[in-house]
Amino acid sequence: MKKLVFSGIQPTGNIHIGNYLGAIQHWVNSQDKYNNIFCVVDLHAITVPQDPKVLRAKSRELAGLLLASGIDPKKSELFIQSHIGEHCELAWILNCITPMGWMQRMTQFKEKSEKQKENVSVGLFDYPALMAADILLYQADLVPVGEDQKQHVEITRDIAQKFNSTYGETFKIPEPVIAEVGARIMGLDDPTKKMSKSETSQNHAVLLLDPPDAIRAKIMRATTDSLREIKFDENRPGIYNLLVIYELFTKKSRDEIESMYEGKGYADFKKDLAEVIIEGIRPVQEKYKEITADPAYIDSLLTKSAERLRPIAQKTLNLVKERMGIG
Ligand code: ATP
Ligand code: LTN
Repeated sequence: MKKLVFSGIQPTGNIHIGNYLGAIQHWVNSQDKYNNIFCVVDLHAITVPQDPKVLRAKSRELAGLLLASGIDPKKSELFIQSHIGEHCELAWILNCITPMGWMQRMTQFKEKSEKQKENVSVGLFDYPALMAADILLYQADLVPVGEDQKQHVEITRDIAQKFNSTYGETFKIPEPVIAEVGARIMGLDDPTKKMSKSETSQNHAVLLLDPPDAIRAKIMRATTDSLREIKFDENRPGIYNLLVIYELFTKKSRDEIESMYEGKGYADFKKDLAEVIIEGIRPVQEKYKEITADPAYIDSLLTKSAERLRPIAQKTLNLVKERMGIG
């Protein structure tokens, strides 16, 4: 029996190479090894304010980008979270067994609520309960995510364990899967912060749909340091981040990359890096154009996946309700 992978991505902002290298590429590469469910988490997106028209368009765009990146509908399910109401229902139930103190420790909430200040929703605080519901509804074994989501997978495990020990074995305990390299691509304008969709400054991230000239401009402007040597040194976060991006796109070894750029300057390296990224994402951009030429194709795929998944979600939810004496 193949293990089951579940992961999600928010239809907010624009997908960047951090999402691609830290998450999407791993999902694509392990499709044959596992059974897979990938989810466009629009209910997570609304934990912060969204424009309804933009949100609907972004959900479909994101599904298209995942397909263009290589998610194969023959090997993986791809659906929109709000199409399966059971996610909300299980999230409510999990809310009721999750101690406030566990949620209060979540660093993503602390960071995001600082940015939002006066307008922080209860939903933003409760975000991890919905994420736990996503994963536990399908009894997933593995959850491949970037480093920033590790804590949320850990709280999912704690919630599942608490449920199982209170009401009897019900949920499988999922494992986070985090890549050794690339699980935390940093912002180009500030390499001390993770590259993030919700960061809007112009030179922060290379977007998956950026045209070549925009990529060249962003990479040439990326923050580095005043040293000269091109070396993988984590104490020099700017150049280190760029080197990691180069490494992940070219699959060359660190030694090889360092020797290629011995005696060369940052500008030479950045020029090459821009071309490496452009070539790396070109196939995704081309496929995206093809796929989105027929929007009905994406919609029908999403609907069919939801139809196949709903009975699985219902089965888990029914068991949960029975165990709890409700429903
Ligand atoms: P936001 O900043 O709006 O929260 P995001 O850029 O973090 O958005 P998500 O939709 O939250 O994007 O994340 C999708 C996947 O991409 C997750 O698995 C997440 O861990 C991963 N990811 C996000 N940012 C990075 C990054 N900078 N480096 C590596 N992986 C990342
Ligand atoms: N919170 C995740 C997105 C997400 C997710 C999930 C990831 C929602 N539900 C379930 C893995 C499994 C994020 O990337 N921000």
